[in-house]
This record gives sequence, C-alpha cells and structure tokens, in this order.
Amino acid sequence: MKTIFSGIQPSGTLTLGNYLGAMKHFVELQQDHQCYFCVVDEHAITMPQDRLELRDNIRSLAALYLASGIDADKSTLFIQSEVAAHTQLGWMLQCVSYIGELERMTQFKDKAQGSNESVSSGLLTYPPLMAADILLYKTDVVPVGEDQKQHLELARNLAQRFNHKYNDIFTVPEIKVPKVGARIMSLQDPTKKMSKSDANQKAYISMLDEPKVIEKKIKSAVTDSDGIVAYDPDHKPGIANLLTIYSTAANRSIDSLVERYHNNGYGTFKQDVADAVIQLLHPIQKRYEELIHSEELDHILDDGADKAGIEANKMLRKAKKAMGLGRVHIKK
Ligand code: ATP
Ligand code: LTN
Repeated sequence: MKTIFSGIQPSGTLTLGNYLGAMKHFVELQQDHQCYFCVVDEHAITMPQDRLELRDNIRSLAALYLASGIDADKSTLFIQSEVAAHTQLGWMLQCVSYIGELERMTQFKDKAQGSNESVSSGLLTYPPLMAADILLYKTDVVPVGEDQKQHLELARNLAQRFNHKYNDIFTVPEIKVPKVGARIMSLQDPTKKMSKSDANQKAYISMLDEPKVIEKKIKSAVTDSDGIVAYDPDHKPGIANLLTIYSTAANRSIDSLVERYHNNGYGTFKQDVADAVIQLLHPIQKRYEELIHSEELDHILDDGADKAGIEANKMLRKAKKAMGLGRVHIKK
C-alpha cells in the first residue's frame, strides 16, 4: 500500500480553496492508502501569529480535517510540533539545502515582498522543514494544490541529494495535483489564488462561513460584464473560477455547467454556485460543531502524535546515522 503525507497550515480558518484543492482529495485517498495528515503549526510561525489565535486555529484545523471526512481509524492525524523529529530532520535538511535554491521559491518571494528587515529567516528555510515532514514517513505520494509544486520539486531534489551524498534512505515522493480545483482563485481578484491569510475577507469563503455570508460573497465576486457563462480563464477569470468552484463542489463537469448557464446572465448562475457551496459545507459545519470542544478530538490527536512519532523517529535515527551525528551505540 502506498503512503500519503500532506499538511495544511493553521494560519487562519480553512478556505474553500484548501478544501477543493487539497482536503477533498485527502478524504478520497485515505480509502486505499496509508495516510498521514498534519497540522503544520511550525510552518505557520514563519509569518507573525497571535499565540491565542494560533492555538485556536490549530484545534479548528484538526476538527475540520475530521469533519471533512478524515477517519482516524484509517489515517494518522497529528500536530507537527508534537512530533519533535520534524524540526530535527528539518535542521539536517537545511544543511543539505542551498541558499540560492531557497531564495528562488516563489512563495518566499511573494510573502517576503515589501517586508525587508522584518522577514523571518524561517520563511526562507521553510522548504527543508516541509521536505522533512514528507521524508520522515517514506511517503510515496504528496497531494497538494498547484501552489506547492515548486516546494515539492525541492523536496524531491533534497531527498535525492541526501541519498547520493550520505546513504540511500529516503523515498523520493511523487507530486499529486488535482486536474480541476488545484488553484481556486480569490473572489475579489481572480488572478490571485484564494488564500486564508488574505486581508480582505470577501476574497475567500471560509469553510465555517454561514450560508448568508457565502451567498453574499459569491454574489459580489468580481466577474466581467458580458453576461456570458463560458470557461475562459485568460479572458474571463472570474467566471472561470466560479465554474471551477461549482464543478468541484457539485461534482458536475464544467462543460455541462456551461451548457446549462451559457446565455442566462450571471444572476441565476451565481445563486446556484452559492447553493452548491452551501450544500457542500453544511454537513461539514455540523460535524465540526460536535467535534471542536470534544475530548474525542484530543484523543485522536494524542494517538496520532504517538503513532507518527514512532515512525518518524525510526527515520530520524537512520538520517542521523547516515550523516554521522551523535554516537553509534546510543541507547534509545
Ligand atoms: P496561507 O494563505 O496561510 O499561505 P493557504 O490558504 O495558501 O495558506 P496552505 O495551508 O498553504 O493554505 O495550503 C494547504 C493546502 O491547500 C495545500 O495543499 C495548498 O496547495 C492547497 N491550497 C491552498 N490554497 C489553494 C487554492 N486557492 N486552490 C487550491 N488549493 C489550494
Ligand atoms: N507548505 C505547505 C504546507 C505543508 C505541506 C507539508 C504540504 C507543510 N508541510 C508537507 C504537503 C506536505 C503549504 O503552505 N500549503
């Protein structure tokens, strides 16, 4: 059975983009794979976070994984900072990474833009930590949205470089990006990706938004004024984005939606997109409410950290041995 690993940052409430581009596929994949899903809180602190909000976001993200359909009997769900091996291997992989290749990461360039002196060095060294997350579990496949492809390429390079230089211990992971929904765009600027840390709340749909809010945000989504529903991401990015959202939320093909709405103007179309999203999120929100303050959630996370820790430490020991760290006959 192949092993899957993926992570989401607790840097805000999950958006519809995170769900359609990542989470939805995690749920499908867990049926026939061994899966590890992680709340990557150590990645979230590469940007400034309020400590109490971060704590809430960590718990909320864990509850959303489960509410979306991650089954703790099938998958291991855990919090990154509760398994120390991640930062330990992360450091070792930093020492295998080159500054030049880290500086070329577009996410680093985007997030560092305009901040100059106050950019944390963690923002630069974030990809080796991400590589560590993945490599600790002999991961075969990493399902992610489009924006993570470059980080994944680097993780593959680091694995190969380490294997070559020290010892052949890491599995080189494959990248899995969904065909539709890999890049859900902002509702206010459809040339930018929908992001949970966007300052403008109208730009994204949070998975916990109430129906009325969802309806309002979709109705005020930026489109064009020609009134024709067609899939043309270059010339009609707003409508193309709503078509992608509708298609992935309701499991209907884009062609069939275009045929249905082509000449009907945007009013009914936007209303129906909103209804499809509301219907998709309703059962998830209901389950979330049951889970968020439950002890069940803590048990699952305790258990997840224990299981992940056992696997991760085995690989960490191999990596330390390969690099020559510590003593050979260390008791542990
Ligand atoms: P942030 O805004 O804090 O950078 P984010 O919203 O981009 O966060 P991440 O935690 O970085 O979310 O991403 C979690 C997963 O969701 C990743 O696999 C990522 O590729 C995917 N993802 C994020 N945004 C989108 C999007 N707009 N469309 C499709 N997939 C997305
Ligand atoms: N960098 C990713 C989150 C992330 C991740 C991972 C994804 C951290 N570690 C390991 C897949 C596998 C992001 O910002 N979306």
